[in-house]
Formats: sequence, C-alpha cells, structure tokens
Amino acid sequence: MAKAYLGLGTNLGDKEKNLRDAVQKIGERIGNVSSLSAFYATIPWGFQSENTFLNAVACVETTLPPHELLAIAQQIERETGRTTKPANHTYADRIIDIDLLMWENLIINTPNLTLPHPLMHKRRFVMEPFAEIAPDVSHPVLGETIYNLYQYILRHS
Ligand code: PH2
Ligand code: MG
Ligand code: MG
Repeated sequence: MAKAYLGLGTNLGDKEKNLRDAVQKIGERIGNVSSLSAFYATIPWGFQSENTFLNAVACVETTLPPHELLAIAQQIERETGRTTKPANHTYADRIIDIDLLMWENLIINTPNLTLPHPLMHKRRFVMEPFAEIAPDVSHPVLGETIYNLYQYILRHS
C-alpha cells in the first residue's frame, strides 16, 4: 500500500458537505482514508473572491499508481459538482478541488502531474492541515519535514 496525501478545498455551496462527500468517495474508490485533518476556514489565496474556503488534507492508503489516482480524483471533482475550470492559469471559485499533494516520496514531473505538488509548501491552507496529520513526513525535494515547512510559512507571513 502506498500512502498518498490529498488536499481538499471548496468555497461554494455547503462546504462541509462538499468535503464530507469528497472524502466518502475517496474512501470508496481510492482507498482507506487513514487520517483526515480538521476543516480549516481560510481566505482565498492567489485570487480575489468574497467566498472563503474550507480546506482539509487527507491521507489515503492506496494501490493505485499516481496517474490513476489523479484521474479518479478528477472524476470525483466532476461528480461532486465541479463544472468549470478556467483554461487560463487563473484561480476561480469552486465546489470542490482535490489536489494530489504527495504519493509516498515519489518525485515526478509530467505535463498533467507534478509530485510533490509544486506549490504546496508555500500555501498555509495546505501546510496547516498537512502538518496536523503528518508532521514527520519528509518532503522529498526540499528535504524538510512537513512540520518544519509549515513553521517556515508561519515565520514568514
Ligand atoms: N485553492 C487554489 C487557489 N487558492 N485559496 C484557499 N484559501 N484555499 C484553496 O484551496 C485554494 C486557494 C487553487 O486550487
Ligand atoms: Mg488546488
Ligand atoms: Mg486542483
């Protein structure tokens, strides 16, 4: 079994339900959700919106390789009601976003998937819930624990 870490975010509709529905589908189709962070209310990062986010991180134990996991996560996004994704590189309000943050300590760079997630260590809305459930996990590129990377964000914000 591989341990994969998923970042979840929503800023539209019934946000708690969106997260709970996504977690349930992840458990049914990707693997056992062995830990789930609290749900964190956060302000939009990188774009302007009046809709605040609810964010969480989950650890899932899976036999799926990363590209298959990603495809299923995207299918769950569509089913949970994510309709639009901007084609240009801007951010937009969304019912659910499921990002593959890490898959074990795998490092890959492909057109549709980069692991670890290239921006995760800069985002408090990811690193705070990640540090809650997996403080001792090491970032395979940066060589620091999730806890230390989160502390770095806190000191520099
Ligand atoms: N996701 C983004 C961009 N900005 N801000 C917050 N607070 N939470 C998110 O999940 C988020 C964001 C792109 O996926
Ligand atoms: Mg995202
Ligand atoms: Mg995404």
